[in-house]
Amino acid sequence: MNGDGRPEFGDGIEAQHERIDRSEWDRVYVVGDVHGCREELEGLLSALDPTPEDLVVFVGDLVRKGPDSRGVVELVRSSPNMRSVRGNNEEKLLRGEKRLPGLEKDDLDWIASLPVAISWEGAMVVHAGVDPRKPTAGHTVEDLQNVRSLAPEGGYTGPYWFDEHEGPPRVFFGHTVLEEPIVRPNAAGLDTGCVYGGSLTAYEPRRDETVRVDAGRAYSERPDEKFLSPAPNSA
Ligand SMILES: [Mn+2]
Repeated sequence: MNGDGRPEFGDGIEAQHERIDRSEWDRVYVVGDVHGCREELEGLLSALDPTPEDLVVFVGDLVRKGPDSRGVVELVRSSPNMRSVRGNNEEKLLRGEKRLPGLEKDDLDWIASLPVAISWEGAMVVHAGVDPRKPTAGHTVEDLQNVRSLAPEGGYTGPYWFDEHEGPPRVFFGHTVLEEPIVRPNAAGLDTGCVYGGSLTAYEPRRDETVRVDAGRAYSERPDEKFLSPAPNSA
């Protein structure tokens, strides 16, 4: 950790850590997993109505499972005031484990160029979270994209990393599908399962403002036990 409440990762990740100067932006919204839900994203952006001085940061998983991954990639990619980290579903495309026929090579090159962490003073956006059992410099890309439960059996059983991470930084994350956003001093979870028929959530930390747009329908199935309804917002 350095003086402004941001982590210093090891070499491999620090090269993929984008640092933002918060003072250069007016509002900074963080948006949960979009998963190809372009219509819902457009609805959310209409509600936020960002100016060129407002920044929109995505927690990753822009793609897969939903109806229009390419449309989401093109929208974010072409917007100078939007940024995203790389989620585990982007990683699956890059590793060739999954394919999305609509994506062109230049889309994949853009996805490959995305950072795995975006930070500003006291805050950090990653796809899944941080592992409080590890030193910051010991984290891997895999950790930041996949951490969830700290229990030996993993999955959707507590305790979760965000129950143990104290911060700073306050970590903004997706990946774990939530019935309601988690908004705590140490962490904010924003994947409200849009592609599963939930909602798409944006959060502006300085204003403590949450904006949600309901999904038009469920585009993908998910068992109920993989929706987490935590004791909300108790640390
Ligand atoms: Mn996801």
